Amino acid sequence: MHIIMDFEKLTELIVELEVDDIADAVKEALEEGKDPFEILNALTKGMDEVGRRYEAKEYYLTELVLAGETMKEAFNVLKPALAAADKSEEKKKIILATVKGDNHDIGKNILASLLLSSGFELYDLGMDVDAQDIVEKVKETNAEVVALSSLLTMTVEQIKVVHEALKEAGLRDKVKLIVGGAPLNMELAKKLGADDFAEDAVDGVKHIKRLLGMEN
Ligand code: B12
Repeated sequence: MHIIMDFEKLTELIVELEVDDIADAVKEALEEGKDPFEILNALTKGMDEVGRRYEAKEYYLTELVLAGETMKEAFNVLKPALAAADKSEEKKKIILATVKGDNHDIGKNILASLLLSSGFELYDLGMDVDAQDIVEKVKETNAEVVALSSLLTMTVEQIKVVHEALKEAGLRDKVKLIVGGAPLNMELAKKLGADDFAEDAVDGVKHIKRLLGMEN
């Protein structure tokens, strides 16, 4: 029997972290002719609920990681449909990277999926990224935000290197620099030249929206 895929079901699949079922569910919804933006909306609602449960300590890091994976699966199917249907105003662009010398990307990837589901245009440069590559990407894309992840005490200084490289290129006033990762805090982030710091990915999205004047 063919089950009609409703939006609530999609939200539920995200909240219940159904990483193995979500891709088929999204595919089915698209085949039924559902608007990809409404599908995204339903998925984002699920991520919002995951974020709420995480903040309420009903969900922990494991669930957050799995939610990121689930969203990624959903997004892989949805992305082409979104690109084809996208008539909306230009999206805000964000460059995301783990700093040079650092090969941790799980937290960065969670932030990436949350940002994508919030409708940002994302340039994820990966891990171990050279400051100069970030500068070049800012030039190429005119991104408004650079978001950096650093998990190692040894590599947090790279934030300053990126800040200086952007300054050198005359771009520092054009972008907001936000950072995250366990060895950082707001005070250290500011000392290294960043504009902002967020404790986790859920908060990161809120901070980025605030930096862009999209939220109070
Ligand atoms: C998994 C892991 C690895 C994996 C990474 C796999 C991968 N693809 O990412 C591997 C095995 C490769 C690894 C290697 C190493 N690791 Co390691 N690793 C970890 C571990 C266990 C988990 C990190 C993680 O993914 N957490 C889960 C994610 C979801 O959390 P998160 O990254 O903190 O991200 C959240 C927030 O920080 C925030 N966030 C993160 N980035 C950003 C960015 C922005 C802009 C914003 C707003 C928010 C934000 O949002 C995220 C989600 O809410 C940690 C210990 C720990 N408990 O943190 C050690 C840890 C980070 N590793 C450590 C070390 C020492 C190493 C090695 C040097 C070990 C070695 N001797 O080889 C190497 C370094 C390799 C390198 N050059 O980077 C140390 C770092 C100590 C320090 N302060 O410097 C830690 C803390 C372990 C420890 N207690 O000693 N590691």
